[in-house]
Amino acid sequence: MCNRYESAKEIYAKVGIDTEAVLSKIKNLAVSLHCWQGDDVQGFDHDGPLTGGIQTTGNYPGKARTPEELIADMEKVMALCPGKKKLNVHACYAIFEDGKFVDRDKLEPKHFQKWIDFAKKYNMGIDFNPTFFSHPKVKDGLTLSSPDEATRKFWIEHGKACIRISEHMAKETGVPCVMNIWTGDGYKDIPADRMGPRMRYKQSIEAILSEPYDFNLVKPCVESKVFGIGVEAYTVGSAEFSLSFAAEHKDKCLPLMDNGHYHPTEVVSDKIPALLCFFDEIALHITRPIRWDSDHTVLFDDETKEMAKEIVRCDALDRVYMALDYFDASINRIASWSIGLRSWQKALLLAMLTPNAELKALQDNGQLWELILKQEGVKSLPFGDVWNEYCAREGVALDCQLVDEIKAYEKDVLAKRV
Ligand code: RNT
Ligand code: ZN
Repeated sequence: MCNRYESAKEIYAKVGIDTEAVLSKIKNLAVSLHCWQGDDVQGFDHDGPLTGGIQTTGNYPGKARTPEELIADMEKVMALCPGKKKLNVHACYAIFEDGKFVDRDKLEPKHFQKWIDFAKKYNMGIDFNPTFFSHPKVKDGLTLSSPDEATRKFWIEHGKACIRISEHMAKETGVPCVMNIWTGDGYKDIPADRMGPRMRYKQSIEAILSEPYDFNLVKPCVESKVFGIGVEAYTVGSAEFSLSFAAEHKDKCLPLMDNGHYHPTEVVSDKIPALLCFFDEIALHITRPIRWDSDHTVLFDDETKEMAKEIVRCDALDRVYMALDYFDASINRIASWSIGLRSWQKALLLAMLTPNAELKALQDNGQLWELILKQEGVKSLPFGDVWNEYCAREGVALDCQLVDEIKAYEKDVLAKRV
């Protein structure tokens, strides 16, 4: 193992890459781990089904049923993956002590105390999300854009409560809290009015952002989407809407791109540098869409690599908030979680092990066939040896050890959840 790394280190040194510098940097880049992969986006504040244009498919046994189980599963995933983690929690994961339920417009920091304790135990920051779905007050598929004032009011109050909770989380952890606003608001069939809902959505988000907060601590985001299940014809928070909103409120919020939320031939890797020309900071949801926003387990595939490459090439590791967002209920959920996080870590590592300055110079000098040749050459550098070294130094399983680790957890823990 050591020998292989030592030789990889020499090979990379020859192309101008200092693997030691890369390894000491990558382990401190926080990647936000979404709690909702562990229980199929169910949460703890309701019994009803998942609604709002998103869907999990599959019924693999062993899903987390309680906060304790979900946290234990996340701990396992964290122990299986290298790198710094941040927690990503949805408002529907509120934990009500002694059954003291409050509705989403009345949520307070104390309902997330267990999550804060969990984060502090591992020295992690927390990202937070208001939950505008899976709730009886989603009226005719609409929340913040509803024509019904009482409905809008309820959801605005929810958003404001979440800003207060986010600020509390940031203060408690000492790490800024990215608070993402996503709604599934839209219509299944052709609307007669496309602008009205958007004007109401705009005003509602502005009302949420009127809640006082320190923009250094709370980073509200607006996430766009192209369509959702049951809302195929029209989405209120479309790409143009969300990006324009973020641009107009640059001092108060950021745009968030989810790479499952665009037409299938569009790529978020190309959008990252475009947005970085205009925004100081942006946020990402990293997923894997297959034909639609299917939220498959993230892999070490071409577009995942390309997205990480863009962040690194743009020298924007401190300007991009990286969060995983997918949910696969058809396979062992710990495996799905760990494969996804490890894949993003691999993509980051690969991007950092690429001689980007040299490649850029070839482009600028018009040496284009040499650029192709060098880019192709990068593909066969001994990346795997550096990845193994990273895992070993972080004390986590190598790829080849992962199966046994996950099988053992399945046998000892998940299989007992019946
Ligand atoms: C849905 C959005 C959204 C959700 C989470 C649970 O299409 O991607 O980000 O996945 O908020
Ligand atoms: Zn998302």
